[in-house]
Amino acid sequence: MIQKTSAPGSAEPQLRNACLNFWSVKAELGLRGPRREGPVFSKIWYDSREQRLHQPDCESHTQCFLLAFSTAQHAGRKPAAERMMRFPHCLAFAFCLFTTLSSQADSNEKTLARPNILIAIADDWSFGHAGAYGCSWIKTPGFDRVAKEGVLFNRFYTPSAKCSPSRSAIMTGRNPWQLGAAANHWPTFPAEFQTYPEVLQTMGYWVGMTMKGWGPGEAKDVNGKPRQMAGVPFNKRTTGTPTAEISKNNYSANFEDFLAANTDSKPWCFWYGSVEPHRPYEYGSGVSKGGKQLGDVLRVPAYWPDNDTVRNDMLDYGFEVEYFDKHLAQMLESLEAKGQLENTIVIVMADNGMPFPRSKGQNYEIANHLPLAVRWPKGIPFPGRVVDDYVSVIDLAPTLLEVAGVPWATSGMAPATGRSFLPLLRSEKSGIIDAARDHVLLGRERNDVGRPNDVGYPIRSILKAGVLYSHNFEPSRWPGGNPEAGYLDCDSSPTKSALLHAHRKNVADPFWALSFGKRGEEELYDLASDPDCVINLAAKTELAAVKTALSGQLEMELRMQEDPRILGRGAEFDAYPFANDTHRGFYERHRSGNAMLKGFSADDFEVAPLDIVLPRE
Ligand SMILES: [Ca+2]
Repeated sequence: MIQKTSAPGSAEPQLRNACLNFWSVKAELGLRGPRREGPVFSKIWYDSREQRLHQPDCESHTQCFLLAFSTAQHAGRKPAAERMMRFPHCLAFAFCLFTTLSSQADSNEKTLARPNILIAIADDWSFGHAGAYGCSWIKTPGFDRVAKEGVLFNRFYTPSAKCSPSRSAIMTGRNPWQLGAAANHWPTFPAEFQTYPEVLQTMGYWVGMTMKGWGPGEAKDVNGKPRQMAGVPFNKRTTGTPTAEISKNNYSANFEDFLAANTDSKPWCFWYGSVEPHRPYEYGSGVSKGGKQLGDVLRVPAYWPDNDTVRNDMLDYGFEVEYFDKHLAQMLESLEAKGQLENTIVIVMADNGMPFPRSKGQNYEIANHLPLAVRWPKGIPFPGRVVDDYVSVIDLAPTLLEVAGVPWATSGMAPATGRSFLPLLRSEKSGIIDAARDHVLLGRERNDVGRPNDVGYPIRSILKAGVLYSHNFEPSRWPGGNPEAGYLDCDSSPTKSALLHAHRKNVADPFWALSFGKRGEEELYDLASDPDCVINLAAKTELAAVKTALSGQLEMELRMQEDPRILGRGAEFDAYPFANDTHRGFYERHRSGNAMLKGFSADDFEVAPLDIVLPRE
């Protein structure tokens, strides 16, 4: 399996880093290669004191990488007790036993200690785009304060980079492919799944939200009554905004109303659901109103052309991120003035990445990798840390129920796949804290409209040790939506228009292909050397073992999670109807008439199909 061959020169340092990451993990575990992994690892080890890798037998970093990868597979085998805890029914039993023994004794104390919860969730905000991450062209003092006085996360991911499926995962602790119709965008949310805000409400919390909670889609209970998935809405207060495209919702004032309405002084949970930086933007507002310059963007990602249009678009996005952050900062100041900031857990994050081509809705770094900072003085004894563990949005609901003292097993929530990251908050360590948090799973089903028969573009991915492996289940379909239907799986934007115009002038334009062209069945990216995910290594024979290891782990975990797509029932996802009449059957209606959706540009539509689309299987 392991070949003594060299990797391409450019990837060598990055592969070595990936290798070191693995061995750092092993050092944390106390698992040294020589003892645990057999002869093949007998002369390679990571010395944690010297902080260097001893690899006398490695002729190249590629080989070292393969060794480490294989080792990580072995290291992934947990002791029996820990394996058992991965199964929800065992977890449920443990929780029941624990609560039976302890709930009577400390229920009053728990009630008094229960923290307030403020979740600030930006709409379409990518990792790295905050001052705390070193970004200079987007100013986020609110987020930076939360990070500085709390914990900053470097590897926080959503499984699905689209509003509805991501928010469904956030609120349930389950991956979208474990949520039936809620794997899709614009779904009818299954009544059988409770959300953590609903549960907290029944457990004595005062629960509210402003603007965008769960959605878009339809959510009703078993009696057909509309559900308040994120709590009681507070939206009355409005304000003037710097652009007409920014919501007039006065988020921070509505938060004040929510606090004022808590007349029983209950512990509270609030969802600040900004609709910034969701599109549309006022073009040029980043420069004209945000005081930015085109040169402020230090690097345009490799999948977009570096021109004024794209830079303006990025700055306009950044300007809306800053608007989201301003209201966050005001909320923090208000809580501080009220003396409530100390025992409030503040979580700042996004639902998915920035709304640009190859980003939102897709399965790449820019799409799924999100900002996350958590502040909670009473629950984070060692603030100012930066954590490198992989964390998924499905870990959020288990964390919040734990800090609220609500046992998952008795909460009414369906079994969680995510697990609480409270130990990461309580830890005194930075970097990698929990060696078992060494990967996340990603995946998508149907997002927006624009394919025949309302089918989606199914993908499943695993991201482990900085390597992203993706399986495209239907590579004959268009990942960005059919060209003749406006590539509507990608939001209309100046950047999208620029890519389409360039392609219409030159069919060989590489940027169009990266965002809208069809893909192979498999993709493999080394994020250390290729953070933009534009160099597909899936065909590299020297990385075949890596690919096999990743695809094997992906399949195994998806089977454990009973993902219909991996079990051969993927058509179920395509068969769930859009909840919205204007979306249902859009492709056919558009091709036979002039159906159009609000918010999309007519200029996005090609006049005819660009090639023959294979029929649905
Ligand atoms: Ca979103």
